[in-house]
Amino acid sequence: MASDELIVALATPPGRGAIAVVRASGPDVSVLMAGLLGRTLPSRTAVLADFLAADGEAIDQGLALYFPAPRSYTGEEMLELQGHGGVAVANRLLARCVELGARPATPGEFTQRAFLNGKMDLAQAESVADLIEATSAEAARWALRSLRGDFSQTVKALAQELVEFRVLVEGSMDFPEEGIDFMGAARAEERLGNLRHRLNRLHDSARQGAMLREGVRVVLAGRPNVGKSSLLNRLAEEEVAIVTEIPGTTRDLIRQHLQINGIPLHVVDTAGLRMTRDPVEQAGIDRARAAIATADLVLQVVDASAASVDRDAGEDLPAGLPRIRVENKLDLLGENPVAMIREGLPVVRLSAKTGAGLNLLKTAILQAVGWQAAGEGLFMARARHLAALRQAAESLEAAAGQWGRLELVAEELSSAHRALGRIVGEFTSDALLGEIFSHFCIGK
Ligand SMILES: Nc1nc2c(ncn2[C@@H]2O[C@H](COP(=O)(O)OP(=O)(O)OP(=O)(O)O)[C@@H](O)[C@H]2O)c(=O)[nH]1
Ligand SMILES: [Mg+2]
Repeated sequence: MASDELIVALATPPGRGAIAVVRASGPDVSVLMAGLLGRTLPSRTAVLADFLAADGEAIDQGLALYFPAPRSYTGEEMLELQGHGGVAVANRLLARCVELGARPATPGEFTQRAFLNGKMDLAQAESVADLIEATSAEAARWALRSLRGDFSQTVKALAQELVEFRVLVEGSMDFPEEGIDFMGAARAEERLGNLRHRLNRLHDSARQGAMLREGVRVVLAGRPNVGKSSLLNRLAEEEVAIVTEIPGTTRDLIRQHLQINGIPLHVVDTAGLRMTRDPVEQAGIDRARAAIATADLVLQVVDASAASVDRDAGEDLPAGLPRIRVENKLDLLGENPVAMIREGLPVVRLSAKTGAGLNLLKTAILQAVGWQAAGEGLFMARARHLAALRQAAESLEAAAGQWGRLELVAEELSSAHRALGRIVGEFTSDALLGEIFSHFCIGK
Protein backbone atom coordinates (compact mmCIF):
# COMPACT_ATOMS: atom_id res chain seq x y z
CA MET A 1 0.00 0.00 0.00
CA ALA A 2 2.56 2.56 -1.19
CA SER A 3 1.72 6.16 -0.46
CA ASP A 4 1.86 8.61 -3.34
CA GLU A 5 3.32 11.37 -1.21
CA LEU A 6 6.99 11.98 -0.63
CA ILE A 7 7.61 12.94 3.01
CA VAL A 8 10.66 14.41 4.68
CA ALA A 9 11.68 15.11 8.28
CA LEU A 10 14.62 15.67 10.54
CA ALA A 11 15.19 12.32 12.29
CA THR A 12 17.62 13.63 14.90
CA PRO A 13 16.72 16.09 17.70
CA PRO A 14 16.62 19.68 16.48
CA GLY A 15 19.36 22.01 17.64
CA ARG A 16 23.13 21.82 17.70
CA GLY A 17 24.71 18.40 17.41
CA ALA A 18 27.46 16.50 15.69
CA ILE A 19 25.25 15.07 12.98
CA ALA A 20 21.76 15.82 11.71
CA VAL A 21 19.89 13.12 9.82
CA VAL A 22 17.23 14.09 7.30
CA ARG A 23 15.07 11.27 5.98
CA ALA A 24 12.70 11.14 3.07
CA SER A 25 10.31 8.36 2.09
CA GLY A 26 7.91 7.79 -0.79
CA PRO A 27 7.92 7.80 -4.56
CA ASP A 28 10.12 10.30 -6.37
CA VAL A 29 13.08 9.80 -4.08
CA SER A 30 15.01 9.77 -7.37
CA VAL A 31 13.91 13.38 -7.94
CA LEU A 32 15.41 14.28 -4.55
CA MET A 33 18.62 12.47 -5.40
CA ALA A 34 18.92 14.22 -8.75
CA GLY A 35 18.20 17.65 -7.29
CA LEU A 36 20.22 17.33 -4.10
CA LEU A 37 23.11 15.13 -5.18
CA GLY A 38 23.10 15.47 -8.95
CA ARG A 39 23.10 11.71 -9.41
CA THR A 40 21.46 8.43 -8.50
CA LEU A 41 23.11 6.61 -5.63
CA PRO A 42 23.93 2.93 -5.54
CA SER A 43 21.55 1.08 -3.25
CA ARG A 44 22.23 0.76 0.47
CA THR A 45 25.72 2.24 0.26
CA ALA A 46 26.98 5.23 2.21
CA VAL A 47 28.28 7.83 -0.24
CA LEU A 48 30.12 11.02 0.65
CA ALA A 49 28.40 13.80 -1.29
CA ASP A 50 27.67 17.50 -1.49
CA PHE A 51 24.05 18.37 -0.74
CA LEU A 52 23.18 20.99 -3.34
CA ALA A 53 20.89 24.01 -3.32
CA ALA A 54 18.86 24.95 -6.40
CA ASP A 55 21.69 27.10 -7.76
CA GLY A 56 24.20 24.28 -7.40
CA GLU A 57 25.88 25.74 -4.33
CA ALA A 58 26.63 23.20 -1.60
CA ILE A 59 24.37 23.45 1.50
CA ASP A 60 26.43 20.86 3.32
CA GLN A 61 28.66 17.87 2.75
CA GLY A 62 27.85 14.53 4.31
CA LEU A 63 26.85 10.93 3.83
CA ALA A 64 23.90 10.00 1.67
CA LEU A 65 22.16 6.62 1.69
CA TYR A 66 19.57 5.32 -0.72
CA PHE A 67 17.27 2.45 0.22
CA PRO A 68 15.23 1.09 -2.69
CA ALA A 69 11.76 -0.26 -1.86
CA PRO A 70 10.80 -2.52 -0.24
CA ARG A 71 13.98 -3.03 1.79
CA SER A 72 13.72 0.11 3.88
CA TYR A 73 12.23 1.11 7.23
CA THR A 74 8.95 2.24 5.67
CA GLY A 75 8.97 -0.33 2.88
CA GLU A 76 9.10 2.57 0.40
CA GLU A 77 11.96 4.25 -1.45
CA MET A 78 13.99 6.13 1.14
CA LEU A 79 16.82 8.61 1.15
CA GLU A 80 18.84 9.43 4.23
CA LEU A 81 21.14 12.42 4.42
CA GLN A 82 23.61 12.63 7.30
CA GLY A 83 24.87 16.18 7.45
CA HIS A 84 26.41 18.41 10.06
CA GLY A 85 24.21 18.96 13.08
CA GLY A 86 23.04 22.53 13.34
CA VAL A 87 19.81 24.42 12.96
CA ALA A 88 20.69 26.39 9.81
CA VAL A 89 22.03 23.47 7.78
CA ALA A 90 19.18 21.11 8.75
CA ASN A 91 16.54 23.73 7.98
CA ARG A 92 18.06 24.50 4.57
CA LEU A 93 18.21 20.80 3.73
CA LEU A 94 14.56 20.32 4.73
CA ALA A 95 13.53 23.39 2.73
CA ARG A 96 15.43 22.09 -0.29
CA CYS A 97 13.60 18.73 -0.08
CA VAL A 98 10.27 20.56 0.09
CA GLU A 99 11.32 22.63 -2.92
CA LEU A 100 11.91 19.36 -4.75
CA GLY A 101 8.40 18.13 -4.00
CA ALA A 102 8.51 16.52 -0.54
CA ARG A 103 6.18 17.56 2.25
CA PRO A 104 7.04 17.67 5.96
CA ALA A 105 6.11 14.40 7.67
CA THR A 106 3.57 14.31 10.49
CA PRO A 107 4.50 12.69 13.84
CA GLY A 108 5.09 8.97 13.48
CA GLU A 109 4.37 9.01 9.76
CA PHE A 110 7.42 6.94 8.81
CA THR A 111 6.44 4.24 11.29
CA GLN A 112 2.80 4.46 10.26
CA ARG A 113 3.88 3.75 6.68
CA ALA A 114 6.02 0.87 7.92
CA PHE A 115 2.88 -0.54 9.55
CA LEU A 116 0.66 0.06 6.51
CA ASN A 117 3.26 -1.55 4.26
CA GLY A 118 3.41 -4.65 6.46
CA LYS A 119 6.94 -4.01 7.73
CA MET A 120 5.69 -4.38 11.29
CA ASP A 121 2.39 -4.94 13.05
CA LEU A 122 0.72 -2.39 15.27
CA ALA A 123 2.11 -3.66 18.58
CA GLN A 124 5.61 -3.53 17.09
CA ALA A 125 5.03 0.00 15.79
CA GLU A 126 3.92 1.06 19.26
CA SER A 127 7.03 -0.43 20.80
CA VAL A 128 9.14 1.80 18.55
CA ALA A 129 7.75 4.77 20.47
CA ASP A 130 8.10 2.87 23.76
CA LEU A 131 11.75 2.19 23.07
CA ILE A 132 12.40 5.84 22.29
CA GLU A 133 10.55 6.94 25.42
CA ALA A 134 12.08 4.31 27.72
CA THR A 135 13.72 5.97 30.69
CA SER A 136 15.11 2.87 32.36
CA ALA A 137 17.28 0.06 31.05
CA GLU A 138 14.49 -2.37 31.98
CA ALA A 139 11.87 -0.51 29.97
CA ALA A 140 14.20 -0.27 26.98
CA ARG A 141 15.01 -3.96 27.13
CA TRP A 142 11.40 -5.07 27.05
CA ALA A 143 10.39 -2.49 24.46
CA LEU A 144 13.05 -3.90 22.17
CA ARG A 145 11.72 -7.39 22.65
CA SER A 146 8.25 -6.21 21.66
CA LEU A 147 9.76 -4.39 18.70
CA ARG A 148 11.36 -7.61 17.57
CA GLY A 149 7.93 -9.18 17.66
CA ASP A 150 7.96 -11.41 20.77
CA PHE A 151 4.68 -10.00 22.07
CA SER A 152 3.02 -10.01 18.64
CA GLN A 153 4.05 -13.58 17.97
CA THR A 154 2.57 -14.78 21.24
CA VAL A 155 -0.65 -12.91 20.53
CA LYS A 156 -0.81 -14.21 16.97
CA ALA A 157 -0.13 -17.80 18.01
CA LEU A 158 -3.01 -17.60 20.46
CA ALA A 159 -5.25 -15.98 17.86
CA GLN A 160 -4.41 -18.76 15.41
CA GLU A 161 -5.41 -21.41 17.92
CA LEU A 162 -8.67 -19.62 18.56
CA VAL A 163 -9.41 -19.80 14.85
CA GLU A 164 -8.59 -23.50 14.67
CA PHE A 165 -10.76 -24.22 17.67
CA ARG A 166 -13.62 -22.23 16.19
CA VAL A 167 -13.39 -24.15 12.93
CA LEU A 168 -13.72 -27.37 14.92
CA VAL A 169 -16.69 -26.04 16.85
CA GLU A 170 -18.36 -24.82 13.70
CA GLY A 171 -17.70 -28.18 12.10
CA SER A 172 -19.61 -29.81 14.95
CA MET A 173 -22.48 -27.40 14.38
CA ASP A 174 -22.89 -28.78 10.87
CA PHE A 175 -23.65 -32.19 12.31
CA PRO A 176 -26.12 -31.31 15.04
CA GLU A 177 -27.17 -34.90 15.55
CA GLU A 178 -23.65 -35.68 16.69
CA GLY A 179 -23.36 -32.45 18.69
CA ILE A 180 -20.15 -31.70 20.46
CA ASP A 181 -19.41 -35.41 20.55
CA PHE A 182 -17.89 -34.67 17.20
CA MET A 183 -14.78 -33.71 19.08
CA GLY A 184 -15.70 -34.77 22.56
CA ALA A 185 -17.00 -32.32 25.15
CA ALA A 186 -14.29 -33.20 27.64
CA ARG A 187 -11.54 -32.53 25.15
CA ALA A 188 -13.19 -29.32 24.04
CA GLU A 189 -13.43 -28.14 27.62
CA GLU A 190 -9.81 -29.02 28.19
CA ARG A 191 -8.73 -27.16 25.09
CA LEU A 192 -10.71 -24.08 26.06
CA GLY A 193 -9.25 -24.24 29.58
CA ASN A 194 -5.78 -24.35 28.12
CA LEU A 195 -6.47 -21.33 25.95
CA ARG A 196 -7.89 -19.41 28.90
CA HIS A 197 -4.86 -20.26 30.99
CA ARG A 198 -2.47 -19.03 28.33
CA LEU A 199 -4.47 -15.88 27.77
CA ASN A 200 -4.35 -15.12 31.48
CA ARG A 201 -0.61 -15.66 31.57
CA LEU A 202 -0.22 -13.34 28.61
CA HIS A 203 -2.33 -10.74 30.39
CA ASP A 204 -0.14 -11.02 33.48
CA SER A 205 3.05 -10.55 31.47
CA ALA A 206 1.53 -7.63 29.59
CA ARG A 207 0.36 -6.05 32.82
CA GLN A 208 3.94 -6.12 34.07
CA GLY A 209 5.07 -4.44 30.89
CA ALA A 210 2.36 -1.82 31.11
CA MET A 211 3.53 -1.09 34.63
CA LEU A 212 7.02 -0.55 33.33
CA ARG A 213 5.73 1.78 30.68
CA GLU A 214 3.11 3.75 32.53
CA GLY A 215 4.52 3.61 36.06
CA VAL A 216 2.68 2.98 39.30
CA ARG A 217 0.81 5.66 41.24
CA VAL A 218 1.68 5.36 44.90
CA VAL A 219 0.03 7.69 47.43
CA LEU A 220 1.32 8.34 50.94
CA ALA A 221 -1.62 8.81 53.27
CA GLY A 222 -2.23 8.99 56.99
CA ARG A 223 -2.82 11.31 59.90
CA PRO A 224 -0.76 14.47 60.35
CA ASN A 225 2.78 14.16 61.70
CA VAL A 226 3.15 10.41 61.19
CA GLY A 227 6.11 10.97 58.85
CA LYS A 228 4.66 10.81 55.32
CA SER A 229 6.84 13.61 54.00
CA SER A 230 9.88 12.17 55.76
CA LEU A 231 9.21 8.86 54.00
CA LEU A 232 8.82 10.57 50.63
CA ASN A 233 12.18 12.27 51.12
CA ARG A 234 13.73 8.93 52.02
CA LEU A 235 12.32 7.21 48.96
CA ALA A 236 13.33 10.09 46.71
CA GLU A 237 16.75 10.37 48.37
CA GLU A 238 16.34 14.13 48.46
CA GLU A 239 14.54 16.76 50.48
CA VAL A 240 11.51 17.23 48.25
CA ALA A 241 8.91 17.84 50.94
CA ILE A 242 9.02 20.13 53.96
CA VAL A 243 9.19 18.22 57.23
CA THR A 244 8.43 19.86 60.58
CA GLU A 245 7.20 18.67 63.94
CA ILE A 246 4.03 20.72 63.40
CA PRO A 247 1.04 18.56 62.45
CA GLY A 248 -0.51 19.77 59.19
CA THR A 249 2.73 20.79 57.50
CA THR A 250 1.97 19.40 54.06
CA ARG A 251 -0.91 21.07 52.25
CA ASP A 252 -0.58 20.64 48.50
CA LEU A 253 0.10 17.32 46.83
CA ILE A 254 3.81 16.78 46.34
CA ARG A 255 4.65 14.56 43.38
CA GLN A 256 7.92 12.82 42.90
CA HIS A 257 8.99 10.38 40.21
CA LEU A 258 11.35 7.67 41.22
CA GLN A 259 12.26 4.14 40.31
CA ILE A 260 12.54 0.91 42.24
CA ASN A 261 14.50 -1.71 40.29
CA GLY A 262 13.73 0.20 37.12
CA ILE A 263 9.97 0.33 37.79
CA PRO A 264 8.79 3.93 37.55
CA LEU A 265 6.77 5.10 40.52
CA HIS A 266 4.77 8.30 40.67
CA VAL A 267 4.75 8.94 44.40
CA VAL A 268 2.39 11.52 45.86
CA ASP A 269 2.76 12.94 49.37
CA THR A 270 -0.46 14.30 50.81
CA ALA A 271 -1.82 16.43 53.64
CA GLY A 272 -2.40 14.54 56.89
CA LEU A 273 -6.02 13.42 57.23
CA ARG A 274 -7.90 14.92 60.18
CA MET A 275 -10.88 17.12 61.05
CA THR A 276 -9.95 20.76 60.64
CA ARG A 277 -11.54 24.21 60.60
CA ASP A 278 -8.66 25.69 58.62
CA PRO A 279 -9.97 26.12 55.05
CA VAL A 280 -6.48 25.87 53.54
CA GLU A 281 -5.76 22.61 55.34
CA GLN A 282 -9.23 21.33 54.41
CA ALA A 283 -8.52 22.05 50.73
CA GLY A 284 -5.30 20.03 51.08
CA ILE A 285 -7.18 17.15 52.69
CA ASP A 286 -9.73 17.18 49.84
CA ARG A 287 -6.86 16.88 47.39
CA ALA A 288 -5.36 14.08 49.45
CA ARG A 289 -8.64 12.14 49.27
CA ALA A 290 -8.87 12.67 45.52
CA ALA A 291 -5.29 11.38 45.11
CA ILE A 292 -6.04 8.34 47.27
CA ALA A 293 -9.08 7.52 45.16
CA THR A 294 -6.97 7.22 41.99
CA ALA A 295 -3.97 5.44 43.51
CA ASP A 296 -2.67 2.07 42.36
CA LEU A 297 -1.28 1.59 45.84
CA VAL A 298 -1.65 3.49 49.11
CA LEU A 299 1.10 3.57 51.69
CA GLN A 300 -0.93 4.05 54.80
CA VAL A 301 1.54 5.56 57.24
CA VAL A 302 1.05 5.39 61.00
CA ASP A 303 3.25 6.41 63.93
CA ALA A 304 4.29 3.15 65.59
CA SER A 305 5.42 5.04 68.67
CA ALA A 306 2.10 6.79 69.22
CA ALA A 307 -0.46 5.43 71.65
CA SER A 308 -3.11 5.85 68.99
CA VAL A 309 -1.45 3.38 66.65
CA ASP A 310 -4.52 1.16 66.49
CA ARG A 311 -6.92 3.99 65.97
CA ASP A 312 -4.80 5.10 63.04
CA ALA A 313 -5.56 1.85 61.24
CA GLY A 314 -6.88 3.82 58.28
CA GLU A 315 -10.45 2.67 58.52
CA ASP A 316 -11.45 5.78 56.60
CA LEU A 317 -9.49 4.79 53.49
CA PRO A 318 -11.70 3.40 50.73
CA ALA A 319 -12.09 -0.37 51.00
CA GLY A 320 -10.59 -2.59 48.33
CA LEU A 321 -7.69 -0.25 47.63
CA PRO A 322 -4.34 -2.07 47.48
CA ARG A 323 -2.36 -0.82 50.44
CA ILE A 324 0.63 -1.34 52.65
CA ARG A 325 0.53 -0.31 56.25
CA VAL A 326 3.76 1.47 57.11
CA GLU A 327 4.46 1.67 60.83
CA ASN A 328 6.96 4.49 61.10
CA LYS A 329 9.24 5.92 63.79
CA LEU A 330 10.46 2.50 64.83
CA ASP A 331 13.71 4.12 66.06
CA LEU A 332 11.74 5.59 68.96
CA LEU A 333 10.81 2.06 70.04
CA GLY A 334 14.36 0.81 69.54
CA GLU A 335 13.09 -2.09 67.43
CA ASN A 336 14.45 -3.67 64.26
CA PRO A 337 12.60 -3.16 61.00
CA VAL A 338 10.40 -6.00 59.82
CA ALA A 339 7.98 -6.79 57.00
CA MET A 340 5.03 -9.13 57.52
CA ILE A 341 1.50 -9.94 56.53
CA ARG A 342 -0.96 -9.17 59.31
CA GLU A 343 -4.60 -10.17 58.81
CA GLY A 344 -4.03 -10.31 55.09
CA LEU A 345 -2.51 -6.83 54.96
CA PRO A 346 1.18 -6.23 54.16
CA VAL A 347 2.81 -4.37 57.04
CA VAL A 348 6.28 -2.82 57.11
CA ARG A 349 7.72 -1.46 60.34
CA LEU A 350 10.53 1.03 59.65
CA SER A 351 12.06 4.37 60.44
CA ALA A 352 11.91 7.15 57.87
CA LYS A 353 14.31 9.07 60.06
CA THR A 354 17.16 6.54 60.03
CA GLY A 355 16.19 4.80 56.79
CA ALA A 356 16.13 1.41 58.51
CA GLY A 357 13.64 -0.90 56.81
CA LEU A 358 13.41 1.13 53.61
CA ASN A 359 14.49 -1.81 51.47
CA LEU A 360 11.77 -3.94 53.05
CA LEU A 361 9.28 -1.28 52.01
CA LYS A 362 10.61 -1.19 48.45
CA THR A 363 10.25 -4.95 48.15
CA ALA A 364 6.76 -4.80 49.62
CA ILE A 365 5.78 -2.09 47.13
CA LEU A 366 6.91 -4.19 44.16
CA GLN A 367 5.08 -7.19 45.57
CA ALA A 368 1.90 -5.23 46.21
CA VAL A 369 1.72 -3.93 42.65
CA GLY A 370 2.26 -7.43 41.31
CA TRP A 371 5.77 -7.01 40.00
CA GLN A 372 7.57 -10.30 39.58
CA ALA A 373 11.30 -9.96 39.27
CA ALA A 374 11.76 -9.65 35.54
CA GLY A 375 11.02 -13.11 34.29
CA GLU A 376 11.59 -14.01 30.69
CA GLY A 377 7.95 -13.63 29.84
CA LEU A 378 7.44 -9.92 30.29
CA PHE A 379 5.93 -7.96 27.42
CA MET A 380 6.00 -4.23 26.93
CA ALA A 381 2.33 -3.41 26.65
CA ARG A 382 -0.09 -0.54 26.75
CA ALA A 383 -3.44 0.00 28.42
CA ARG A 384 -5.05 -0.66 25.01
CA HIS A 385 -3.44 -4.10 24.84
CA LEU A 386 -4.54 -4.97 28.36
CA ALA A 387 -8.13 -3.99 27.57
CA ALA A 388 -8.09 -6.22 24.49
CA LEU A 389 -6.62 -9.15 26.42
CA ARG A 390 -9.23 -8.75 29.13
CA GLN A 391 -11.98 -8.67 26.54
CA ALA A 392 -10.66 -11.84 24.94
CA ALA A 393 -10.53 -13.50 28.36
CA GLU A 394 -14.13 -12.50 29.08
CA SER A 395 -15.27 -14.00 25.80
CA LEU A 396 -13.55 -17.29 26.56
CA GLU A 397 -15.06 -17.27 30.02
CA ALA A 398 -18.50 -16.80 28.50
CA ALA A 399 -17.85 -19.74 26.17
CA ALA A 400 -16.89 -22.13 28.96
CA GLY A 401 -19.42 -24.85 29.72
CA GLN A 402 -21.72 -23.83 26.86
CA TRP A 403 -21.26 -27.07 24.89
CA GLY A 404 -25.00 -27.39 24.47
CA ARG A 405 -25.03 -24.12 22.52
CA LEU A 406 -22.23 -24.40 20.03
CA GLU A 407 -23.27 -21.32 18.03
CA LEU A 408 -22.70 -19.26 21.17
CA VAL A 409 -19.27 -20.84 21.75
CA ALA A 410 -18.31 -20.11 18.14
CA GLU A 411 -19.44 -16.51 18.49
CA GLU A 412 -17.42 -16.00 21.69
CA LEU A 413 -14.34 -17.58 20.11
CA SER A 414 -14.65 -15.28 17.19
CA SER A 415 -15.05 -12.22 19.40
CA ALA A 416 -11.96 -13.25 21.41
CA HIS A 417 -10.09 -13.59 18.15
CA ARG A 418 -11.15 -10.10 17.06
CA ALA A 419 -9.97 -8.67 20.38
CA LEU A 420 -6.51 -10.21 19.90
CA GLY A 421 -6.46 -9.01 16.31
CA ARG A 422 -6.87 -5.43 17.51
CA ILE A 423 -3.58 -5.66 19.41
CA VAL A 424 -1.52 -6.40 16.33
CA GLY A 425 -3.62 -4.12 14.14
CA GLU A 426 -5.57 -6.64 12.09
CA PHE A 427 -8.78 -4.85 12.93
CA THR A 428 -8.18 -1.16 13.47
CA SER A 429 -9.89 2.08 12.67
CA ASP A 430 -8.21 5.11 11.14
CA ALA A 431 -9.10 6.99 14.31
CA LEU A 432 -7.11 4.53 16.42
CA LEU A 433 -4.12 4.69 14.09
CA GLY A 434 -4.24 8.48 14.16
CA GLU A 435 -4.35 8.45 17.94
CA ILE A 436 -1.44 6.03 18.25
CA PHE A 437 0.91 7.68 15.77
CA SER A 438 0.14 11.24 16.84
CA HIS A 439 2.11 10.54 20.03
CA PHE A 440 5.28 9.70 18.09
CA CYS A 441 8.08 12.15 17.39
CA ILE A 442 8.27 13.79 14.01
CA GLY A 443 10.82 11.97 11.90
CA LYS A 444 10.11 8.52 13.41
N1 LIG B 1 11.98 9.70 65.53
C1 LIG B 1 11.44 9.77 64.32
N2 LIG B 1 10.83 10.89 63.94
C2 LIG B 1 10.28 10.95 62.70
C3 LIG B 1 10.33 9.85 61.84
N3 LIG B 1 9.69 10.19 60.69
C4 LIG B 1 9.28 11.47 60.83
N4 LIG B 1 9.63 11.92 62.07
C5 LIG B 1 9.35 13.24 62.61
O1 LIG B 1 7.95 13.44 62.69
C6 LIG B 1 7.62 14.78 62.42
C7 LIG B 1 6.61 14.85 61.30
O2 LIG B 1 7.21 14.36 60.11
P1 LIG B 1 6.60 14.67 58.68
O3 LIG B 1 7.36 13.88 57.73
O4 LIG B 1 6.50 16.13 58.46
O5 LIG B 1 5.16 14.07 58.88
P2 LIG B 1 3.89 14.16 57.90
O6 LIG B 1 3.15 12.90 58.04
O7 LIG B 1 4.34 14.53 56.54
O8 LIG B 1 3.06 15.33 58.54
P3 LIG B 1 1.99 16.30 57.86
O9 LIG B 1 2.59 16.88 56.64
O10 LIG B 1 1.75 17.30 58.90
O11 LIG B 1 0.77 15.49 57.60
C8 LIG B 1 8.94 15.50 62.11
O12 LIG B 1 9.39 16.12 63.26
C9 LIG B 1 9.86 14.35 61.71
O13 LIG B 1 11.22 14.64 61.95
C10 LIG B 1 10.97 8.64 62.29
O14 LIG B 1 11.08 7.64 61.61
N5 LIG B 1 11.50 8.68 63.54
MG1 LIG C 1 3.91 16.11 55.38
